Amino acid sequence: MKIMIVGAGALGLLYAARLAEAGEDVLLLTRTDEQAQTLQSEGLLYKDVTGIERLVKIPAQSANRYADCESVHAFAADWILLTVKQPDVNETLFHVLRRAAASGASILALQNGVGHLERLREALPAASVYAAITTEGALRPDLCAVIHTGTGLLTFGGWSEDEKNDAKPQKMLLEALINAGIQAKLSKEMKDQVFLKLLINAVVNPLTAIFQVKNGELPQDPYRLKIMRALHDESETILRAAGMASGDDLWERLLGVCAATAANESSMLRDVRAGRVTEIDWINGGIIQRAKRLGMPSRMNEAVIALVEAL
Ligand code: KPL
Repeated sequence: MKIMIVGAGALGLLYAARLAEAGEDVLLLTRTDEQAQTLQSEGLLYKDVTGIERLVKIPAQSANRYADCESVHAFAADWILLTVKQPDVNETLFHVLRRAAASGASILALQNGVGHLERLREALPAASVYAAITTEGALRPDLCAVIHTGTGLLTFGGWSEDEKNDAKPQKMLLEALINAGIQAKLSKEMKDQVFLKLLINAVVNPLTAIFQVKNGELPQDPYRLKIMRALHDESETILRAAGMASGDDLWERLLGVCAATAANESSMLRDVRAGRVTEIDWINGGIIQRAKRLGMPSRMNEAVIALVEAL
């Protein structure tokens, strides 16, 4: 299968390495020419979850170069895995995707938070866009190296029953992912899955960034725990009013994620430390938007946005 991966951060590199090793026809689109050229000439250093390192050859091109290239159908992708972060889901990306999806490719959107699916659908009305969430752990120590730090699960599917939701391409992708050793499953309840991940990210990400702690340290202090609980309860109430139908053990699940990813720095803490734009507007901002539509208060979410912005 022809799989284009747009975004060469930790997750994009991890999927590129696994799929290329499994013999899939992969093209990786990077942000810079420098990263694409180094990947092309030196390969990708991939350290798997057992600690074994190997060099993987990954065909790569910068997204800009790809978008400006005359031969639109040079790589007629069946699937596009979109692994860029929320701030990069913008007009520049849509320009790239209009070319990339011209062959009829389906798009798998792997962003944290909410809002991106609607924007992608609006910008690419002819394309099939699927929602995805992953619990995979990966780190990118430099532009051409990736470390798989924890095995996770990729869950994907259509956002709602009434949308264009073709089973065949989804099953083909699922097969390719599993064949590459990527744990994956299809879901008909993506809205619930996305809201559940949103709830976890809305609590863990801003609070680890504000308190500058690893995920496992967050609930260890009674004051932080109290703030976590208040932010969780407000977010859960809003998301339930917005249609989330998950079980009633969400607080326990949240604590479970902190325990399972105890040694990790959240993506928001890493973004803050590196001086990058965070995804907070699409995480807590997404919850505030829903609260506004429903006429509900969202003071805790507003407070963490202000604090993260102040950082
Ligand atoms: O998704 C995450 C993130 O950091 O963005 C969690 C689940 C909090 C793991 O670090």
